[in-house]
Amino acid sequence: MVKVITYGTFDLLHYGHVSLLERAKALGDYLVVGVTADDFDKSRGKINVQLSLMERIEAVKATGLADEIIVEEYEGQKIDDIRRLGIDIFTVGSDWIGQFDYLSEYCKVIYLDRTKGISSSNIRSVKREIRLGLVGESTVIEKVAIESRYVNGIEISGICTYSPHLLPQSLKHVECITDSFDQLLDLVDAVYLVSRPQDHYFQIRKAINKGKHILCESPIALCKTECAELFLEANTKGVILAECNKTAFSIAYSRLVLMVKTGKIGQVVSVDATCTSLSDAYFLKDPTYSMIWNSISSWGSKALLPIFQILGSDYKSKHISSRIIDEEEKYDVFSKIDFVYPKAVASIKVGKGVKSEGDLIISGTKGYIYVPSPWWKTDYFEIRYENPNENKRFFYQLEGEGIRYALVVFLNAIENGKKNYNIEEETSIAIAGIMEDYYHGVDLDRI
Ligand code: C2G
Repeated sequence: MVKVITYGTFDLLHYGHVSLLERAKALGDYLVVGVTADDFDKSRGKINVQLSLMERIEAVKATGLADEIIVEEYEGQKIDDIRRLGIDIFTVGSDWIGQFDYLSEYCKVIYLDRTKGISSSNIRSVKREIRLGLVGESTVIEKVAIESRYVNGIEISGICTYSPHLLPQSLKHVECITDSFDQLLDLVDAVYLVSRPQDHYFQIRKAINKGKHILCESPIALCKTECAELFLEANTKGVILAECNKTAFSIAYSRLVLMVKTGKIGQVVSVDATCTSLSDAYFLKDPTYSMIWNSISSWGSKALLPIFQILGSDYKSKHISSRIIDEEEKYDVFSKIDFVYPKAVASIKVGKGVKSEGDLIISGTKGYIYVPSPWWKTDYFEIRYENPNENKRFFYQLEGEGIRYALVVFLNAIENGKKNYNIEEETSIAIAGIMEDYYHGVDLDRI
């Protein structure tokens, strides 16, 4: 009996896949199909898979072509499978030609012609090409443009900025570069806002009124009621309004939050997050930058995420200590916020003019989670116990700081009309509330 094996994601199964499976089957008597696990796809950079592993397995099973179906979960598994299953032939489409020659040490390797003219990505891009407009003055604009290339179905259709002269060369080709937000809105289906926090509220209101979806860099608004109002309006109009805090989209961060919630470290007693970067944005003050991102808005909204997602937003009290160096701009070079909850405490230290250890420590009654600096680009964390032998380490590849994952979730939310989003509305509203208190000097001491 000649045993054949092939592997694939088989997302949105189409005749290109089926043709491959048919020809693979014809190479021998028994066909094993390896379907890629979600995490494996993510680790190899294939992130905008639409269907779950089970749905993809069911689709392959329904073809009746596979004698056996296995799950591909890790790099190098092909060698294990070929040896374990006694495979005679490995085959895959010709788009992979040369990539699997190393397997000829274990079995025959055959590349079958890829069926032209269709692919899962074509289905996605035809079905859901989203014209995205980028808004703001920040290096994040270029990062988002680069990351959008990894996500099928997104086209950067325009940029709204007060500083076109600061745009990198890689963005000069974008069809519409304007300082008019209204002009941009007429060109796009959705906007990514990394504009001044002070502009978010009015820009989001305008976008909602025009039926445009919004992915907004944290904080969504600088006032709690305004933030709640924007969500209400967006939900009423069927428009997606979502906060983009890249950390929330890293697999490692979402896994550590889940582990905390399952009680891995016992009851959480303290959450302490630090984010700092020596930034000269303030001192580069460009007349077009009438407002810049200060520490509390650029770092505070990130550092607050684990606190509100782990302890919630019903804290009993808080105290803000800030070193503010510009009254008009309310520019803080450093802020510390201490929270007291009914059964826990929390703190954040943030600064764009101060350096500190940028780690995240979640302390519990059984152990603690340690995320080393820069914790907000979470790809690694440890669970540490009294007995070091019980310590556990976790690593999850983070591609592009998490922006591409945020874009995929945003696209899916637009597609499905519902927000299975990584940041709850109440968290966004709580963050806006902290911003409001900072700017109004509530519970705030200057240092
Ligand atoms: N395929 C094809 N014609 C198409 C599209 C896909 O022949 N129009 C083939 C691919 O070459 C691959 C199989 O169908 O052999 C599954 O394709 P995908 O689901 O896109 O998965 P891919 O990531 O290409 O799988 O480790 C090997 C990879 O997992 C191959």
